[in-house]
Amino acid sequence: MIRFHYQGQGYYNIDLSTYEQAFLHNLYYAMLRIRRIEEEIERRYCEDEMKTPIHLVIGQEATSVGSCAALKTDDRIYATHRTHGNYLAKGGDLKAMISELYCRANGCVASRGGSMHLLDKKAGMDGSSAIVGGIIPIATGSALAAQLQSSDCITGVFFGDGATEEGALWESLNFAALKKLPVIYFCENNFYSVCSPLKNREPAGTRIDKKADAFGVNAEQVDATNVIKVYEATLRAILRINSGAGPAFLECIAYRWRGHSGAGDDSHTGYRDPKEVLHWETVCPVATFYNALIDQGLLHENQARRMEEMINAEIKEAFAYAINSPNPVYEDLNKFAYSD
Ligand SMILES: Cc1ncc(C[n+]2csc(CCOP(=O)(O)OP(=O)(O)O)c2C)c(N)n1
Repeated sequence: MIRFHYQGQGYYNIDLSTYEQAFLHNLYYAMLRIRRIEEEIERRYCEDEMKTPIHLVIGQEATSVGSCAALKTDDRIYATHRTHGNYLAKGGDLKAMISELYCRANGCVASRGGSMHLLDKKAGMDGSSAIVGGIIPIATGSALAAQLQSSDCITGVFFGDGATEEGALWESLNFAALKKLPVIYFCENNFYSVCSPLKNREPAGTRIDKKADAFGVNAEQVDATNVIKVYEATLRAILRINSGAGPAFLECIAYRWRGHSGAGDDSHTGYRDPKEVLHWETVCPVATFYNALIDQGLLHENQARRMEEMINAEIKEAFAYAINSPNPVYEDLNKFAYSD
């Protein structure tokens, strides 16, 4: 039997057979796909042909996949600099994303944004911003628009724990709670803002979810190494919104395995203990789910192998497409630039 090297305990008290097998396979496929895409981006980044900063999401895949599995295509999401997982889980086009990383003219934002500003309107991936906390009021405005238009669209916004130190978040929560806006705030707490640990930034015992709760937003903490827990928490949030009870805040806890930006781990710089990284690798969101599916007889290793093959083929094709795509031309330099 193929086993991932790492095993977690996370699923052993969840009976996965209550879910449709195809749904479980889709969750596994989506997480594995993000993992393999990230690994390939990382490998190729070292060739120095991708002229964009990158922020890999390896270790945090379950947040994107579990949440987006509960959202509709018409629902909108917004994200930050660490946006690859959110974009892919919402259905963002892979070729357009890889082209964007190579700054090609057919990139998803026509080479103007790079990795930190991915967008795919057709998939409901409405934008991302590298300004920490900056996307949160924009997403809150999107939820206000949906409410004013009497649309059933829900907005999800993803941001890191670093954004909880920006006033923009708390102003947005206050407004969203006041207006009972259809918005879910997904705080991806990975314990670090670049190389500053939460324990150096917040008083001991601070709970991010409790702070959000104090603003009148229904908040909960979620084990975001577990895709089912993220999915179920998102469903609860959606039910709450649909009942008219207003916004929700999910503090999704998972760990960033790679460095803050670029390729590889950066633990050697001393801001985190390499043993901490090893610990979190034992609760790998992809591997623990795989092992649980195999153990509960809900996935066969041949099916898993087939998924790997399909993903590898798609990745190969997307990179070839991007690398062979045209660069932007000088004449288009001012395209998309506006001034009064
Ligand atoms: C307003 C603002 N301040 C500082 C920065 C520099 N910066 C870029 S990413 C980052 C860390 C963000 O940490 P977090 O929000 O926890 O997200 P993570 O990188 O952990 O996913 C900082 C401080 C920025 N981009 N914007």
